[in-house]
Amino acid sequence: MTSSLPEEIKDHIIEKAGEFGACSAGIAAVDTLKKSPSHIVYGKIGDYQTVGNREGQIRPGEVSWPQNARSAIIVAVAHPENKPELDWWIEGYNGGTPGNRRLTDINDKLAVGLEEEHGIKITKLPYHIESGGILLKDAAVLAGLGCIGKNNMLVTPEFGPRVRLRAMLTDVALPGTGPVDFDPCRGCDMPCRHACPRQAFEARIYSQKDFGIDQLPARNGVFSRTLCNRQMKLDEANSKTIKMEGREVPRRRVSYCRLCEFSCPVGRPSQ
Ligand code: B12
Ligand code: SF4
Ligand code: SF4
Repeated sequence: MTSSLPEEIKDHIIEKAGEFGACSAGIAAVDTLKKSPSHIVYGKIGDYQTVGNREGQIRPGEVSWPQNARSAIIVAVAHPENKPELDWWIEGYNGGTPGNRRLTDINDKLAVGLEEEHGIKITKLPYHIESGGILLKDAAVLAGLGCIGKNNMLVTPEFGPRVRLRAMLTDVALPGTGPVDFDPCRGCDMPCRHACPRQAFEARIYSQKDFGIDQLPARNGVFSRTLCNRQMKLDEANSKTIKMEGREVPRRRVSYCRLCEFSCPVGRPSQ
């Protein structure tokens, strides 16, 4: 499908996403995404594994784009500190985490409406890049949901970094919703970086010379994927087995580190 849709479609999508439980949503052009910093650098960072990596159909370092993809719809769900269970990875739980299940439910409902009422063909994307997903933080920035903070996460005006993301692609070009002029990190004394138990922000990892771009992880090339991943491994080793409502057999539950997220003052509810 190639026809262009009226501007109002974007308000409709954002409104519907909100009705279905998203805290925000936006739209970015696929051509712009392909040129975004993470998508450029992804093939150059080396084939090392991090927790949760899957054996996928997509080769390491590659991002798969269906040929007909024109726009990406990005949906965010708030993960406040007082609802830690949204972020628990539960073994055998359909959807990975309860928060991720909310995201997939929102996308399912949005997709039905867009396909049936507007004739737009939707490709719902998986979470993992190696299974066909895209790099969600850049997509969210380009869709106007917020900016990349000095903690290397998407920071939104409303909830700070305490959001999780999911995306789907459309076969028709939709009007874009971003990026936005928002930068809470300017002048901030970076509690996010000081909070890290692994000192993952201590040293410069990439430089413009090596990667050809200056928009690097955590904005100045200091985020170490390896050190952060070490903490994730420890969190897995410290997982607990919990009894879940309606389930006979207790399940393993992993609660991953979120200190660079919780220490950010942006979007934190006032005490
Ligand atoms: C692999 C992965 C990991 C790995 C490696 C992380 C990494 N950054 O490489 C590990 C296991 C270590 C990890 C850790 C965490 N992760 Co993780 N992870 C992912 C995953 C699956 C892919 C990320 C990836 O490979 N990025 C590629 C690399 C190249 O990008 P990058 O290093 O982040 O750096 C880029 C950006 O900073 C960007 N950038 C910089 N400046 C600018 C400016 C502009 C304008 C733009 C557009 C972009 C941009 O360019 C950089 C490249 O140069 C995504 C899900 C997805 N499908 O996207 C979730 C995801 C990024 N993780 C998420 C979370 C929450 C976490 C953790 C808090 C752990 C937890 N409790 O869940 C930590 C946070 C670590 C941190 N401070 O960044 C969330 C982030 C939500 C948010 N608000 O940002 C995501 C989106 C998943 C989700 N459920 O929504 N993660
Ligand atoms: S704590 Fe400050 S520097 Fe870190 S992400 Fe939040 S606003 Fe940016
Ligand atoms: S998730 Fe934890 S270990 Fe990883 S960068 Fe943030 S604070 Fe450091």
